[in-house]
Amino acid sequence: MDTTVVKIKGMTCMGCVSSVKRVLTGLDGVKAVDVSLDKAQATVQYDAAQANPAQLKAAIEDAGFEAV
Ligand SMILES: [Cu+2]
Repeated sequence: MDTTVVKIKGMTCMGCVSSVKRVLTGLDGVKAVDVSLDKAQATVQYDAAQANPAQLKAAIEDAGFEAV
């Protein structure tokens, strides 16, 4: 299992946090997601055979946020 931290711009409230968490959790291979509004980041545990950081970032961008 791999863990990556993705910095996210554009989250302003807990609703944004929930949205990010939902899209990441919905991806194949993602096992655990922790999203912090304070730190503006998502910590994601994923199976490297099924997911990669580029996919995680793409899903965040699709949800309307900026992954940096
Ligand atoms: Cu919000």
